[in-house]
Amino acid sequence: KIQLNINGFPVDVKPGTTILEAASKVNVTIPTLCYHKDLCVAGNCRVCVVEVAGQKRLSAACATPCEDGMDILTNSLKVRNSRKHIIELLLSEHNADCTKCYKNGKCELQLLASEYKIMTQDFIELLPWKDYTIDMISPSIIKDDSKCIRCQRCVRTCAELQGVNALTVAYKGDKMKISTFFEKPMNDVVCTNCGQCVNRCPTGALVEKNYVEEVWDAISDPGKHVVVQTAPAVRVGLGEDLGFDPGTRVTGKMVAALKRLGFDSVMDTDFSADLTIMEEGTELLTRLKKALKDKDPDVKLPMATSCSPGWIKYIEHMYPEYLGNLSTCKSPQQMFGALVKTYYAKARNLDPSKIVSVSIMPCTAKKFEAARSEMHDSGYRDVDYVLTTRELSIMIKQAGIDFMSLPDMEFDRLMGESTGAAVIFGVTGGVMEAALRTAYELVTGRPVPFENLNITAVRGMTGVKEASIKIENPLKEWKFLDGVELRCAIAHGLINAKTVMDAVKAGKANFHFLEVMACPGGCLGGGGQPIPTNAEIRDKRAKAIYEEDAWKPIRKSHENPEVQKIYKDFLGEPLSEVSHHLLHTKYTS
Ligand code: HC1
Repeated sequence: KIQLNINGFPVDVKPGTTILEAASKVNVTIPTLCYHKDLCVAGNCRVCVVEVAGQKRLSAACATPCEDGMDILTNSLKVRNSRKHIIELLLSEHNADCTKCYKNGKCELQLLASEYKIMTQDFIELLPWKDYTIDMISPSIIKDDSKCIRCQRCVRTCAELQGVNALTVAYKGDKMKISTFFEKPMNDVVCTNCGQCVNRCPTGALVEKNYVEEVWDAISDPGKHVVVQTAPAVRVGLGEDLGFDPGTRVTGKMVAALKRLGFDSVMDTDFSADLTIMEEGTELLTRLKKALKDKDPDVKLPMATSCSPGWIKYIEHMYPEYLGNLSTCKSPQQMFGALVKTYYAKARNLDPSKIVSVSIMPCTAKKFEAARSEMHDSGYRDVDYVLTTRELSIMIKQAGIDFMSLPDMEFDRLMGESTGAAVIFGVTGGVMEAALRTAYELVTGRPVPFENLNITAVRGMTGVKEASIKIENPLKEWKFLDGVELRCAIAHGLINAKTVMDAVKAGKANFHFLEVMACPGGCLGGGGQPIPTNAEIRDKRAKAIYEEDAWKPIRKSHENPEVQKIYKDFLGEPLSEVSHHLLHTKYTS
């Protein structure tokens, strides 16, 4: 145990604790910019400097471990002056057009400048002489170098959490900048659009491309019928931007808010997540049959989930030879989009060309996915606009809706019913768990016992999880599976996807089924979720998702009455011709 004083207050900490962590134990906040709980310490912005008695130089609190007997001042005159100078220096090369910045009111540098009352600029303004670019080509992310403070959170995020390294530090000294390969646009490098960098950028240097105005325009157009779908993870994140604590489930309020915003129909991506399980589960069983019974050497196993667009982009870039391993299922977002302009339009007697299809996602890569050329099978662009959880909270605030006092409301019907299996899509392991709940029943003809509905082996935040399930006494049709151990792996965060894919490539992993979600924790940790997102907050959102599942009256996808109806009235059966046309695709590059 280490004993020290912070601003005169004694505090005991474990060896290895930093001054920043020790200060938070005694409720002293030290400002930070380059520090982020999810990332390794860089100590490069120096905003967190503190005075350690007996030392001439100030120390960076985030990077200095506590020592026994330390006397630390976090708010001495020397500290305050130094911090002010650092903020002024950062501002001297920062495009401070704050009122026109997307991050206005949410920018950590702006907040510090406000707290420290930076009213003058004593340093030479460097920005006018700086060579900077604003990259707006990607449908997901805007990179504005004039707002960058070179804290490198984005670079560490891309390397440490995702292993993608699309962003890097280029040049030195005052020329130093955050760049991409040959300074190409983000759209033309290995970026997966996951937006984890956006979620961690303290300023407006990396932001989502926002489509709020386009959606307002559509809502205001009396000639348009605007349909909205909401992803599983949005309901456990949205509240954080609107006054609730992390981990608060706000499903009913979210529906009520969307209705008040003026959407003509508020339905649920969870419906098409249930549908995905029907299609993907059937596809997996078909592949297993071909591989194990027919001994077809061309069958690609493991079959990998295909609902995370960041993961699709990653495999396209890094493991293109494994594209055939991806399930042919479109993501639930895109299945929903294709059905809105066909099945829903027909059932409601609407002209599909007048429908505007909007989705609310925890994800920036979903914007890219919706813009892909493959996603027009309805005859139109299947999903017109994708808003992140954060963009939805902007619209709710703009509309003056008091979110906290809203009554709970229900999703509209036809594509608004969902099960507990669908909502867990939003957490790592959830797609696997949902698929296993249904596959077990399809194969054995026996219902999963209630006490076994929570498949705990696939839960938790371990980067790579493995589970195997022995199939016993299957139905006659599936006799070839009798005694087979179905081997599954789950990875979240692309750095963990790399571990699994390298093992598959090296022939060291003979899984049948692989779930990969690009973002840490799964979609609940998506790049479009409220800021901050970190391990503690991800855990709370995960708990909320599992609560939502436990609370649902139906917890298995194949029991969703609206899914049963769509097969009866429109699709026929899983993997039917109509399903193939609307719900499946092939990624080729
Ligand atoms: Fe996801 Fe999915 S779970 S990908 O993480 O399969 O974004 O939430 O909507 O499409 O359903 C995201 C979340 C989301 C899809 C579903």
